[in-house]
Formats: sequence, structure tokens, C-alpha cells
Amino acid sequence: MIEKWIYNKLKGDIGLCRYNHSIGVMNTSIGLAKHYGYSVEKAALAGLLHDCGKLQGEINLLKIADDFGIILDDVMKKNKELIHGPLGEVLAKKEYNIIDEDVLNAIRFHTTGRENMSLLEKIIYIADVIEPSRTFNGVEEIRKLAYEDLDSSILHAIDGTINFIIQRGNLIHLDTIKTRNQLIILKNLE
Ligand code: DGI
Ligand code: FE
Ligand code: FE
Repeated sequence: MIEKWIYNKLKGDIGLCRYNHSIGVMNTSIGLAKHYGYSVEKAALAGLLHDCGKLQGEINLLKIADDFGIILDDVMKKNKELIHGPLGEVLAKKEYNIIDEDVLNAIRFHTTGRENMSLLEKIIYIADVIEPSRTFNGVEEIRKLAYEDLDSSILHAIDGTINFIIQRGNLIHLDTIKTRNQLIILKNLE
């Protein structure tokens, strides 16, 4: 059972629109957890809080990250939308009193992924991409794949993200590349 104050604080911190997305991610994470035999409680908590670092309003993310002692790499400093993962981990710990390391890691790495992702990290990564309000081209295929082959669904999602990043001329984070490379290597070994 997730306590009511957590929902209320989250809504205030990230705004109604992103809150509704987070509820969608929570529900999708619960479905995937049941499907893959993972703890529904942990999946729900990580899904609900995955974007808790997406604070509303005009805020200086570099300063906030620094205040919390978060070390940012150069890609994160330049593409600040990547900061909400690591910031979310710290806020989940300090302000939402989350101590479960699996939940904290799933929040931290939900945007880029990383090598050797845990099952929970994979569930949250893909739930974020396929939750019911997502409507981009190709989402239906990834939605279906998420229940058939989790790794392949993540690979498809990452390819889409990388195409999007390149179109915008942005930097690709090393964790995004490492996640993709590892998934392809594992797939070829099957
Ligand atoms: O927070 P959400 O919008 O729900 O979703 P998210 O945490 O997956 O963030 C999506 C954004 O992150 C999207 O604008 C693409 C961006 N992103 C993901 N991987 C990378 C990236 N941006 C850069 N620059 N580099 C990456 O490797
Ligand atoms: Fe996010
Ligand atoms: Fe999200």
C-alpha cells in the first residue's frame, strides 16, 4: 500500500499532467510485474515515483543537482532533461523516504537505461514508454513486445529514442549506447 501523502506530494511537485502519466506508468508497471513474476509493490512504487525529479517551474537543475551532491557528467550538464533520473533517485530517498535500492535504481536509470539492468529497471524503463497515454508511431508494436520479449521491446524503444535525439542534434548518453549494445550482443548470443 502506497501512502496517500506520497500521491499528494508527487502531484504538487510535478504537476497534474506528469502526475497522470506517472499513474499510467504505475499501472503498466504493475501489469508487467505480474506478467514477469516480480514484486507488484516495488513495481508500483518505482512506477509512481519514476519522474519525481521532474520538478515544475523555472528551476535551476544544475544548482539543485549540486545542492544535493549529485555529480553530473558532461552529457547531463548539456542535456538537462537527463538530470531528472539521478535527481529523482535522491528526492525519492530524501523526501519520499524510499530506502529500497532496487526502486531507487529503477528511478535513477529510467531515462537512459544502463548495462546489466535489473528486472525492475527494465519494467520501469518500458512502462514509461508504453503507458496508456503514449501515442507515438510504433507504440503498439512495443506495447505487444513488452509482454513477449522485454529486452527486444527495450531495444526497439531505444532505437526510437536515439533517432529522436539525433533528429534534434542532441548528445546520446553513454548509458543509452551501452544499454543498446549489450541488448544486441545478448540477442545475438541467443
Ligand atoms: O520523463 P519522460 O518524458 O516520461 O521520459 P524519459 O525519462 O524517458 O525522458 C525522455 C526524454 O529523454 C526524451 O526527450 C529523450 C531524452 N533522452 C533519453 N535518452 C537520451 C535522451 N536525451 C539525450 N540527450 N540523450 C540520451 O541518451
Ligand atoms: Fe522520465
Ligand atoms: Fe516518465
